[in-house]
Amino acid sequence: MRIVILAGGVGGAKLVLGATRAFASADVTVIVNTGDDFRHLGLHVSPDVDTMIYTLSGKSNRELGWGREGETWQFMAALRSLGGEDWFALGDSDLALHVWRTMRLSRGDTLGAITGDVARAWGIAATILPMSDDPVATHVHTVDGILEFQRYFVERRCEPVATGIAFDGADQARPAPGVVAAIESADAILIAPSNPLLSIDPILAVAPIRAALAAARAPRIAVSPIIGGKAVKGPTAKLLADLVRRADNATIAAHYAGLIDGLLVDTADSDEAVGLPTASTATLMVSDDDKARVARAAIAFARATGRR
Ligand code: FO1
Repeated sequence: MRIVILAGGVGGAKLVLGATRAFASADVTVIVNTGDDFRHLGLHVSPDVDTMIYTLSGKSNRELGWGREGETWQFMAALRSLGGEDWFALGDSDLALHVWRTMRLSRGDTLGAITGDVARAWGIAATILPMSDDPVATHVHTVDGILEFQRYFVERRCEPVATGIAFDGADQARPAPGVVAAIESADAILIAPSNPLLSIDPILAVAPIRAALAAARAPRIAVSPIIGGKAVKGPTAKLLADLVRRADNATIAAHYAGLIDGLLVDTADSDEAVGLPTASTATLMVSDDDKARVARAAIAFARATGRR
């Protein structure tokens, strides 16, 4: 059973972890958003790829939702004492990954190859593919001007009212090696309950990925980020409110129209008509059992669509 999951950071990593618990890890391939990537303090930071790597290798900081567990912050304290920029926190252990990646990129290695090597070094059996080895940068258009994604998300805490989102470079970006082949040969394709506008849309903005998903023979199921008529995560709710005014399953289903065969919704929302087949389970993923259960429910729903 080859499972492909399109995912952003925290919510995506939870579903992927669940899939590796419920099914054979080696059968899981995740295509990760890189629109959040940016250069900070001279380093290439790839937050969603790193959240995936840390989560699947058991190193993630569950409290923060990003970075490593047991992290120390001496680098940040030293940086602050120098008057350096401290709005984006790089932990001491996390720093090693950014330094290593940046060094290898400068030697000509690709993001995909580096990610694969790190995953192997840390015993991750699932395949982690960045959506592209080419640069794609999410920018949020706001009433205060155009902001680089991390400036909008971390420094400004999503406060400026958003008027649009752009994925700079996406029209020239090629899918990373293995991405289209994984979609074409999948037995089931899931879209994680990541932010559709910020985390999944950058992946779909790479035209050959969108085309492969639209043409895929495998059943395609999105797990909704809506629970009880509200977006689970604050930023998703804020952005949906700014840009589409509504945060409900019908909006999510319409957003993915032509790309999915069904929407897995929370049991609290199971009677909402969304214009697509739905199945329901408790979609809030707190424990590892929750994560495996949601992954199992999504795959059972995929099988029930009768495609492939
Ligand atoms: N998120 C924050 O809210 N504050 C931070 O200082 C921060 C640092 C950081 C460092 C490395 C990394 O991989 C992720 C980091 N994140 C931080 C998370 C990240 O900004 C976002 O959660 C994702 O980009 C959204 O998926």
